[in-house]
Amino acid sequence: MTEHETLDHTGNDGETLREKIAAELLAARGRTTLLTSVVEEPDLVKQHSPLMSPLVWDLAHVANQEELWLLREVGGRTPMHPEIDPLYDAFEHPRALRPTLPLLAPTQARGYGHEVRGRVLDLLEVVRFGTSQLTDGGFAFGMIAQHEVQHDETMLATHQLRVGAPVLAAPPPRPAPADAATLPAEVYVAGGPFTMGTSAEPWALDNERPAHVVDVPAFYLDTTPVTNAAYAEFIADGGYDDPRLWTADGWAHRQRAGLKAPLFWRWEGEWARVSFGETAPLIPNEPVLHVCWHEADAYARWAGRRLPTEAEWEKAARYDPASGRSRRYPWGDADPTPAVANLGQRHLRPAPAGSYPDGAAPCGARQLIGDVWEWTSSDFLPYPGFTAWPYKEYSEVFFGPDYKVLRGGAFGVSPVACRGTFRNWDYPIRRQIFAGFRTARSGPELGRA
Ligand code: AVJ
Ligand code: FE
Repeated sequence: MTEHETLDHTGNDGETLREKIAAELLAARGRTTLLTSVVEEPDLVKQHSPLMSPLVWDLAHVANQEELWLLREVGGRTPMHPEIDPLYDAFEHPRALRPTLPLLAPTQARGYGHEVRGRVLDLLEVVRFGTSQLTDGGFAFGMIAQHEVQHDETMLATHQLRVGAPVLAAPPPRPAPADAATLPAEVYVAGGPFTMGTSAEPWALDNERPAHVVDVPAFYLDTTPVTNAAYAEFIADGGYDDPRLWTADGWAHRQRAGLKAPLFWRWEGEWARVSFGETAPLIPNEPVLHVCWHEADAYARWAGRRLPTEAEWEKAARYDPASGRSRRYPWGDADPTPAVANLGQRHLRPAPAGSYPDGAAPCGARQLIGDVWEWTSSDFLPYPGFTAWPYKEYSEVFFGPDYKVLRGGAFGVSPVACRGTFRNWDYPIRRQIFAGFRTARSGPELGRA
């Protein structure tokens, strides 16, 4: 630690922060490189679904955002290739039209990313943290590491939509622990106030801020995400054919889109699922994946329950009744490890329901972090006191009733972009994302916490 540097609010001195940033950037690039090198050039430039960009777009977009925020905004450097900026601005061109643009070819895109990264690592050596809001706690570097891993998850979804021989492999998660079969179906969370969101987490994005107190009435929450077996019962019971189980919008969408089962399910005398090019019988105790919000909502109604609100989800995940504090994660304040959550594309599927007892929340719920994104009943809205930072297009332009919030992260999410306060959002009809859900019901007040 040099004399002009002070400890930031995470207790990191400048050197520790530099090392952490370098490690996160390196880890993100490792995954980006893998996801874009396991397929041949035609698969990089092709559009695998109108919902997704070509992989080569993600590759150059990641580099372009890194150049924009770190080299230009933090480093004050001049643009490297200003003429390509509009091609990689997500707001200029919808995903469906991106293959028609004069995009950088894979070799050029890789070269651009490599060149930007080299200059960023040079900048990281000399940058002084805390001299501006962008460098406070290394925020802009953390934002860019999170941005890249978010695109790694997007690219993983593109791989799942790709048709062809499998190219990705990973060891399966461990079987469920012995106590999984005897867990209570639901856990109780006492009514009372808790702190939602954060003002202290240095790399929290604008929509997670500021910390504020929310009074949440008592509720019960499923101990684990809803499983394939449970979801198959909903299907077998005619859940997709009973309009009373669906909202009006949900039923209209179910009819229009011909929904009958989660995306990637196949009926072959029994249910099978296509996962990264391999078709295999459904694993009954695995959390259901690739359902839209409308399907999750209809299932919950069929089960005599409802989706949790976003505040309920976060209270279950973070609130520690013993201290009255909100934790960073269900298990405490320590960063995720492979022992507590299924994150980071280490596995290419969710772990069985009941896994990760060491990652359980104080209320007893498991797998709130990792495995599958969990749909909540809530619209994506700003917290009281929200300020768009550092750009309106990260969150603010999406606020409103069109998007539903998902929480908790999935196996495809890197730990750097996953925490108890992290908010994801998507349209209620989307199912190519790694989304599942758990259900809730309002509970009797058995004593305020
Ligand atoms: C937070 C996942 C909804 O992919 O649209 C990536 C993340 N923002 N680049 C998205 C994001 C800008 C965002 N989500
Ligand atoms: Fe992006």
